[in-house]
Amino acid sequence: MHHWLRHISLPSYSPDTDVKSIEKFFVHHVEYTLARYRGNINQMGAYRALAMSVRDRLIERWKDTQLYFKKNGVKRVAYLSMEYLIGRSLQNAIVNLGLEENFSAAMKNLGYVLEDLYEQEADAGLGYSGLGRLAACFMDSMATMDYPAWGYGLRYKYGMFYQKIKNGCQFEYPDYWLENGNPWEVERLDIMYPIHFYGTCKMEMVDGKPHMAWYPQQKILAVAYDTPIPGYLTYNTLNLRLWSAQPSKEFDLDQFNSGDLYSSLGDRSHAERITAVLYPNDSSFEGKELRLKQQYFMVSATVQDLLRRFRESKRQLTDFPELVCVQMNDSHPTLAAIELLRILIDVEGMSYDESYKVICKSFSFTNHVVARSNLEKWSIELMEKVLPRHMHLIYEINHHFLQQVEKKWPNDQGKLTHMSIIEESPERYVRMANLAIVICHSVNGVTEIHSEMMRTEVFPDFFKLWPERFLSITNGVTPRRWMLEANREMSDLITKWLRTPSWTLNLDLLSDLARQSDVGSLQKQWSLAKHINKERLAGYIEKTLGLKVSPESLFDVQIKRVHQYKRQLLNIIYVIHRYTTIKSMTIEERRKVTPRVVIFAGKAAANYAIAKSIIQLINNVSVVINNDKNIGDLLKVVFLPNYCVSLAEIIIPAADLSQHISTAGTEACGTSAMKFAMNGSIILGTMDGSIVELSKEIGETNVFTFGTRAYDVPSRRSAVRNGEWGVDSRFEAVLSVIERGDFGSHDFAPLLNSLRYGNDYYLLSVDFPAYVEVQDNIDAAYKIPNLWNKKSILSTAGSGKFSSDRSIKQYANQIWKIKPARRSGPISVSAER
Ligand code: CR1
Repeated sequence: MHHWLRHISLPSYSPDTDVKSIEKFFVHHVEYTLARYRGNINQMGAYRALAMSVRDRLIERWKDTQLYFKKNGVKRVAYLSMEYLIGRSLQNAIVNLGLEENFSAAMKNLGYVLEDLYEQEADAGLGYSGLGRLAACFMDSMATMDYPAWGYGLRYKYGMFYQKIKNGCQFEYPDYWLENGNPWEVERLDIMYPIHFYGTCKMEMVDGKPHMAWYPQQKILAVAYDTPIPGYLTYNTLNLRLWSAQPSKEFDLDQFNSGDLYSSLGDRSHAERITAVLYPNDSSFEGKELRLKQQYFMVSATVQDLLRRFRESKRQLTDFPELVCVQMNDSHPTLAAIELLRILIDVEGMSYDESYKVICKSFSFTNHVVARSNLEKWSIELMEKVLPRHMHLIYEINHHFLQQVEKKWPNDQGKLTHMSIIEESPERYVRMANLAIVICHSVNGVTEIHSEMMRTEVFPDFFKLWPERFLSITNGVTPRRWMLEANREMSDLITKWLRTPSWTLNLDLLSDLARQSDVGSLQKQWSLAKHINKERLAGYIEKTLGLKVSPESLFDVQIKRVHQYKRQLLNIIYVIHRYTTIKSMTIEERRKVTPRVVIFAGKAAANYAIAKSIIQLINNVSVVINNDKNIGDLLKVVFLPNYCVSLAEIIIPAADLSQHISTAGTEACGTSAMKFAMNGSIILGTMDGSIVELSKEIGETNVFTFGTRAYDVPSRRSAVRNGEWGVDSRFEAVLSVIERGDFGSHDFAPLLNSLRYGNDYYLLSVDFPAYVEVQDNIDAAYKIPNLWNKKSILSTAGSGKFSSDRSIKQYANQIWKIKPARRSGPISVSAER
């Protein structure tokens, strides 16, 4: 059909990437895509025209890459995640294409500044947390290393909420990130799948055999929105497919039949709700149901898509694991395996045993949780209502699994109770992580310490049953976004001193900086680069908060979700202690104080009251300290609102010191520490998550660690609970000045109570003396520039292991068993690497 299409050439869309061609593409999009006049284009319009021009270059590569994978019949990985915290895409795309110089020149010729256009873009905040940003880094690495991969997720209309601070308090606003359109996505109305919910199941006889049939009651369509993910200096461009909900013509099967047109139309808008917002508030029952529907919506569309593509290979379904592997980012997508099982059995007529083998061989699971109480579980009542057939299959899986447990540990009721996929009493739940471990061939933790805790504390019985399933793959972050793009000053320096630009693709090369860390001229240039980044951040702080801070001060940063276990509260308590100490000093003593700017950013979950009052306290403290003329530049406290990827890109390169001070044994990884270390920020941390491995790589004497070790946490916790731990008087003094109202009249009683009367679960009072001591050491070290600069260079030099390229290589070799498949592009592209 339509063979003649092949002979049509596209004169205006040649793949040229020289400056003149870029100018032409840009003007073309101004006139034809935006339908505007050339003389009348504002910055937002220019951003959009530019983004469209870049997108055209990506689409060529992206289509060619998909075709190449298909023709070569390569095995592919599908990465399933409920979150992708992408941030902005324009600079990333231009840099990965290796075209920043040309685009910059073209924009200059047309009267624009490329960097200003970057700033026009809204962040794609389709994620809440660390695992969402991890998924985005992993996509970059999979594309860069030419792995045949697809990302799958949801296209939420509203991403992570927008945070505003008023009178010190957090307020949440909807983040309608699509307001100015999204030039990076392609709507695929040709790729659409029906997704069913609710209804009943009936046992029927088909060809003389019993067969479970599901009569669903609601049908919603999943439409694909594709986003090209360009690899760095490779022609390969991957696809991130995000599903969006759309009502089907026959939306609610019951109402449609009853002929009640208007109420059925009213309900149609409910269909779109499924992908309206990221993680609906899950404190009410309705919210929970929507979240479950989101998960199933995502995985059902994805599994149907994988099967459609697999069928093109004409191979038998039992060969599915030879062409497809599925990586689940946490337990949220676990229903994907159940959906595949259902289709193989109910639709394809395969036996349970055969189908079960297929899913076990294909699926693998990454766990990001440490505390057992945070493991995901769904009420059975809800599951039975929304997905009755899947619930049957889960019971069946559990039945077979418990037989295995019984065989290994006969008559051990305890084991059966702990390991069962179903949690009994009083309300019954499906334990999603247990289900995931049972049906996957591999389960991994995200750092060494976290994986060890999985084996010994979180899932010890599963580890005894299937030790070979348990792996550890330490997370990583992409050096393209977090160094090359965010920190051009330092990147140029590194290239100069390593005499090669290829560290961006082989981050282990950074270790060579260690050898040169004493060289005076490197140290000088290094601290100058840091200074430029600090000036940029100081400018941002002034613009946002109207507050002047001095780039000569030590920039001390803690940015992450606000959570009790991450202990921003410990940080602000120390700040108050520092403030009162400085205030009691003589002028002579004050001369010796290291001036600091303590910078916070982070969002608290909307219904997490204690976290919100931590934000309130930080802001109240900042008002008092920043307005205290007596203190001046010796201490400033900054809370930057609306923490997001693009804000992190400004803050991280400017940090002298960054804090990662979770109670040991509570943070699975913490990937921001890796970004800070890469950018020459010195680490202040507890021996938790990524800090354990970072301090090993950077050298224990070059990082500042303190506090209770994970193995001592249980005994100290019980000492605190029983009132046997003597509280430091300085700590208690800070609590009383807060109580006295020195930092505003807000009711901080619940916050203070969480630290007193044996309630100090996260051991702030226990770790406080060691924290004060390590802060003194930091002040002393900052006074000796050679020493400080050396530590800073060594932080970067020791961070090579933490590239997400290394993580992805481990996933590919140890779990997915896939190989790179590189589509060679035009000579110029391949030659650059
Ligand atoms: C963990 O809390 C880890 C990331 C990525 C987070 C954090 O320690 O760095 O995952 N978990 O592995 C998470 O986002 C929703 O759960």
